[in-house]
Amino acid sequence: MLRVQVTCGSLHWRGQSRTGKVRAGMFGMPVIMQPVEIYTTPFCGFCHAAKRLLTQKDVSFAEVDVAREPQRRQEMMDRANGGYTVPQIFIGGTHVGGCDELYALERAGKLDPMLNAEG
Ligand SMILES: N[C@@H](CCC(=O)N[C@@H](CS)C(=O)NCC(=O)O)C(=O)O
Repeated sequence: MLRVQVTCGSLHWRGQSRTGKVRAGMFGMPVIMQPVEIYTTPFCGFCHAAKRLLTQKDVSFAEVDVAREPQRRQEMMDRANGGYTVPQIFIGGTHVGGCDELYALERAGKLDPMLNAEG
C-alpha cells in the first residue's frame, strides 16, 4: 500500500511498497527503503537494542520471533550462513549479521546507504 500525503504544496510519501518502505527524501522526493527483516526472541537484549536503533531511524521491519515460531529458526540459520544467535538481520535480503554488526554499520555511516539502496 502506498499513501501519498500532500502538505503545504510539497509531496510527502508515506507507507509501505511491495518491496519496502517509501518515505520522503530531499525536496519531498520518494526514497525507497529496503525491506528489513529481523529474527528475534522476546528476552534478548541484543534484539531489543537492534530494534531500538531501527525504530529511532524510523525504519519499519518485519520481525520473526523464533521463540513463537521455532520452526523458523532453521530458516534463519540457513539464511544467516549458520548464524544461530538472535538477532539475525537482513536488509534487502542481504544478511547483515547481528546487533553488533548493525551498530557497526551505523557508526561507519554505511547503514543509511544500505537502507536506501536501490534494487
Ligand atoms: N554478537 C551478537 C550477540 C547475540 C547474542 O549473544 N544473542 C543471544 C541472545 S540475547 C543468543 O542468541 N545466544 C545464543 C542462544 O541463546 O542460543 C549480536 O550482536 O547480535
